[in-house]
Amino acid sequence: TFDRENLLQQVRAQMTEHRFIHTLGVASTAEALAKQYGADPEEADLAGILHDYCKFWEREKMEEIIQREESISAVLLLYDKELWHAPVGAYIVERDLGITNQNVLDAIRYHTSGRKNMTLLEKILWVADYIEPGRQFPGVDEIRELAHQNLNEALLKALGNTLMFLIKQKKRIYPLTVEAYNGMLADLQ
Ligand code: DGI
Ligand code: FE
Ligand code: FE
Ligand code: FE
Repeated sequence: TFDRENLLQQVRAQMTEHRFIHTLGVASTAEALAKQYGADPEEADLAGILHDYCKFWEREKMEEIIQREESISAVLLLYDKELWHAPVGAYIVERDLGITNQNVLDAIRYHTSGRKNMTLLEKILWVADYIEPGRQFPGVDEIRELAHQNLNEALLKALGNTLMFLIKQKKRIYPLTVEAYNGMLADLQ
């Protein structure tokens, strides 16, 4: 159990109002998906609240943490800084907010890239981040509908969309993002 209001205030202090509203949307969407698919709704809510904790941290600050912490892969530094706030966030909410639930920490750690063999909670947070009510981009409504029918199909499609988006933008693709996609194909066999 945790002091939700207190955590929300700490989260709010890290980000813009727009991003805080996104955070609340992810938390409630993740909680609802957890109830539907049999994950722990409290863990889903907590992961949603904390998932973007470091989204607006300065590049230098995140870079230093990635370099210093053995538990965070330095390979990340060769990829877009957009990927960094997820593993750095998992590390920081444990260190600074005292979050010890490993399911929650892993969901935060992999919420941007995904990974192969994702847990149910990781899948829920990834999809909730993609479909929360504030999100508006081409294809999101299709994923919203799919998410209520079949979580795995929704995640596969969303990961595929993300990969296509990255390719169109000529962005480097982080290996875990590819592994997440292949892992979902395996889960759907
Ligand atoms: O933090 P949010 O905006 O809520 O969402 P997010 O944590 O899923 O991060 C989104 C960004 O990360 C999005 O612009 C796509 C990008 N991203 C995800 N996988 C990869 C990636 N960027 C690169 N360059 N390579 C990836 O593999
Ligand atoms: Fe994020
Ligand atoms: Fe995401
Ligand atoms: Fe997010």
